[in-house]
Amino acid sequence: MTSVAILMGSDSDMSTMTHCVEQLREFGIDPVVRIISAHRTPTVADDFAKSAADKGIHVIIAAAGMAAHLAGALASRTTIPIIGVPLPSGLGLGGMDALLSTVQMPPGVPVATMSLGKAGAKNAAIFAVQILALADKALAKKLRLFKAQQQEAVMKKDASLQQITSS
Ligand code: RP5
Repeated sequence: MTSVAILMGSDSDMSTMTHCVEQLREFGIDPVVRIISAHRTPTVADDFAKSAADKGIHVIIAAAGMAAHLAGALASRTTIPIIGVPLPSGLGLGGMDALLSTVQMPPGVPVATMSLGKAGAKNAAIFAVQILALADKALAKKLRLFKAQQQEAVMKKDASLQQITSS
């Protein structure tokens, strides 16, 4: 299934966005993954956004660092939901630059902005699945299982902690 696209501004973003790819694959979704930059390859970004719907893409995850305009630029050219992942960059301001660039969209052009970095990469995948699951019962079932397993894992850790602290 290639209904999700992950775009990132640079190959230097891949080590973080791998977590997004892996999380999507755990749900059985094999995403399109591209390096496309709002600043360095603006015409490619433009073409991708305009043609994505015709290619069967239902959700686009856009990750970038520094002055992160990729998600917003895509959102301005398509009605497909755009999930933005701000990335901290060694060259930037610790991620605050990318966070504000991604989240502060003007009214009329929304970007669903995730947490910074790895947490945002994973959450972007889960959020994309939540969107797709609205029209896909099998995916919705996988999401329920995911949440239940997550809860079970934390409860197990809590039980171990209780054993240690009560002895
Ligand atoms: C952004 O600038 C990219 O998304 C990356 O996070 C950052 C630095 O890019 P490189 O100089 O590592 O290619 O456009």
